[in-house]
Amino acid sequence: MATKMTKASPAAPAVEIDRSRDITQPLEKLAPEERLKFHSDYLAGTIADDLVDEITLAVDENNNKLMKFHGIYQQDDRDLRDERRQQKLEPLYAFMLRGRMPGGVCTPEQWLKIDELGREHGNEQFRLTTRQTFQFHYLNRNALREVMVGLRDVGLDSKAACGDVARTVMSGVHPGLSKLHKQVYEQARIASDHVIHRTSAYEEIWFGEKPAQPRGEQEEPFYGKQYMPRKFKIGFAIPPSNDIDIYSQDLGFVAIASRGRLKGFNVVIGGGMGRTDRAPETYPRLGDVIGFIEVDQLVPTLDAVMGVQRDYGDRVTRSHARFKYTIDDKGLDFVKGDIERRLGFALAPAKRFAFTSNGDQLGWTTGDDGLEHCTLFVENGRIINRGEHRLMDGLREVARTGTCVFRLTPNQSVIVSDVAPADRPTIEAILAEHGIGTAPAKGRSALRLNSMACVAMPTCGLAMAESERYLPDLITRIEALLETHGLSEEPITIRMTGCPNGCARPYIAEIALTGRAPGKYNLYLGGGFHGQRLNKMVRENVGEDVILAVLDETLGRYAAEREPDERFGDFVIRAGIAPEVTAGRNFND
Ligand code: SRM
Ligand code: SF4
Repeated sequence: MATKMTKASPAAPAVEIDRSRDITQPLEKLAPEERLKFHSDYLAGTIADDLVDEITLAVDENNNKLMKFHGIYQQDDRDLRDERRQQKLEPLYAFMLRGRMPGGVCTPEQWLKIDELGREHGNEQFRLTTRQTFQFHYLNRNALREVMVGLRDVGLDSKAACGDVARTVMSGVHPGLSKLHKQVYEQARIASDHVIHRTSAYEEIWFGEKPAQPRGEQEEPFYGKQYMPRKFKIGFAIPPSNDIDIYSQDLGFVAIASRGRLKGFNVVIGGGMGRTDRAPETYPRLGDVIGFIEVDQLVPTLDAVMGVQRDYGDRVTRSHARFKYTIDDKGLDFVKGDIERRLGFALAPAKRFAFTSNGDQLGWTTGDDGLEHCTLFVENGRIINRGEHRLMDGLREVARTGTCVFRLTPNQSVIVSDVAPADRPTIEAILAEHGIGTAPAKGRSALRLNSMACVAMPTCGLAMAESERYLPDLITRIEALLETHGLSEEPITIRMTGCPNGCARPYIAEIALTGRAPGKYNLYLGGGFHGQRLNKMVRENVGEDVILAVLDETLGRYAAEREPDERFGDFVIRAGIAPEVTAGRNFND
C-alpha cells in the first residue's frame, strides 16, 4: 500500500504516515507473534521445509501461525482426538484453506475448480463462510500445493484470508437489489487489491517461484515486517441492505448515492464481535460512523485508517489488539483526528441512509437490466450432497452451463446470478432435478431462513460446543414453538457459535447462542433486525431445556403483546426482557 497521501486540503498539509511506532518498541517486550512476524522473512518462515517433512503430517507451531497469512490453518479432527490419544497416535491433522474472494463474486469456471478441489481433497464438500468466501476442510498437508496451484489457475488465491492483515473485503451482494451494486463492487475490488500483503513468500512457497530480489524493506511498503497488530476487516454496504453487517467491521463503507450514481461513502470504524467469557475487558463493539468521503478518497482513507491501527494498535496483548480497543483506549475523537491528520483533510459530515435488514433476499428476483438472480438458502454454508438434496452436484451442473455468476452472500448462502431470462428454465430444471428448492419458504420457517451457525466441531480448534451440526435441529424444536404462537412466517434472526469469538456475528442477532461447553450455551436476546444494536445475555451456560423454555415464554409474549410491525429484537428491549446495551445506530430516524 502507498504511504503517501494522494489528496490534501489546502488547510492541512499531508503528512507521511509515521511508521516508527511498531519498530521502536523493543521486540522482546511485544507479543511472541510480533517477534515471529519480524523474523519470518516476510512470512516465509520455514514453511517450505515443513511441507516435505516425512515424520509428521503436521507443521511446526511457528509455521502454523505464519501459514495463516497464506490462508491456511492446521486443525485436527476433534471427533477422533480422544480415541487417537488413547491409541497413542498423533492427532489426525488436516488443514483448512480459506480462499480470498472480494465481494463473494465467483465465475462458473472458478466454482468448478473449487468444486473439483473440494471433491478430490476436501472430503467431497466445501464451505461458504460468513465473509463471502469459501473454505476447504480436511486437506492433507501434502495436497496443499496442488490446491494452491488449482486456485491460481482460475485466478483465485488464499492470500491474507487469515492472519494479521486486512482480510477478504466484503461487499453488498445482490446485483438485483441496487443499481449501485456494480459501482460499489468495483470499489471493493480496488480496496481488496490495495490492502493485500505483497510478500513474494506466497509465490515462492506455493508455486516455487524464486523472488526477483531478496526480500527487504521494499517488500511491504505499508505493512512493514510486523504487519498489523491483529486481523483487520473491511466491508462495503449498500443501503437498504446491511447484509455485510457494517457495524461489525473494523472499517466499513456505506454507499451513498444520488440518482443511481455512487457519490461516496460514510465511513464506519471500530466494529468487532469477539469476546472471551469471564474477561470483561473483551467485548463486542458496534462501529461508529465518523464522516463521509468521496469515491476518489477511498484509497487514502484505507491507508489512513489502517495506518492508525497499525501504529497505535496493541502489540503486547493480542486479546486487546483489535481496532475497537485502540479506539476505546485512545478515544474516538483522537482516532478520527489522527485519521484526518494522515489524510490531510477533514471528513465531511456523514450523510443520511437507512437499512432495513441484514438478511438475504431469497428466491428469484429480476434486476433493472432484465437479468435474473436466484438466492439459494444454503443451511450454514455447507456445499455437500445429502440424500435427495444434491446441492454440490446441482451447483456443479449449473456452473457447467456457464450461463451465470455465483455470488456468495454474507449469510453463507449463494446467488446464482446474472442469468438471461432465456437460460432460467434450464437452471431451474437442473436445480429441481437435484432436489434444490428455489421457493425460499417451502417447508422452512422464516427463522431458519434467517439463521447462521459457525463451523465449530469437529474442525475448529477453538470450539467449546457444537454449532453448525446442532443449530438445524435446535431450530426444528424452536419451529414447533413458533407454530404454537403463530410466528412461523415472522422473520427473526438467530445465530449460533461454538465459542464466544463470534464468527457468525452472533452479538447483533435477535436471538443468539454462543457455546460454553458441550451442550451448554449463553443465550442472548434483543439484537437489531438490521444489525444496528447489540443483544444482551439473558441466560448463561444453559442447556437446551432452558433455552427452549425461555424462548417459549418470550415468543409467547411477543405474539400477544407486540405492536404492529414490531420486530422481535425491538420487542425484547421494549418489554424489558433484555435491557438495551447500546443506543441503536439506526439512521432511519
Ligand atoms: Fe472466525 C477464529 C471460522 C468469520 C471472529 N474463525 C476462527 C478460526 C480460524 C479458528 C481458529 O483460529 O483456529 C475458525 C475456523 C473454523 C473452521 O474449522 O473452519 C473461524 N470465522 C470462521 C468462519 C469460517 C465461520 C463460518 O462459519 O463462516 C468465518 C470465515 C470468514 C472469512 O471468510 O474470512 C469466520 N470470525 C468471523 C467473524 C465474522 C466476520 O468477520 O464478519 C468474526 C467476528 C468479527 C470480528 O472479527 O470481530 C470472527 N474468528 C473470530 C475470532 C475472534 C477475533 C477477535 O479478535 O475477537 C477468532 C479467534 C482469533 O482470531 O483469535 C476466529
Ligand atoms: Fe470456531 Fe468459535 Fe469461530 Fe465458531 S465462533 S468457528 S467455534 S472460533
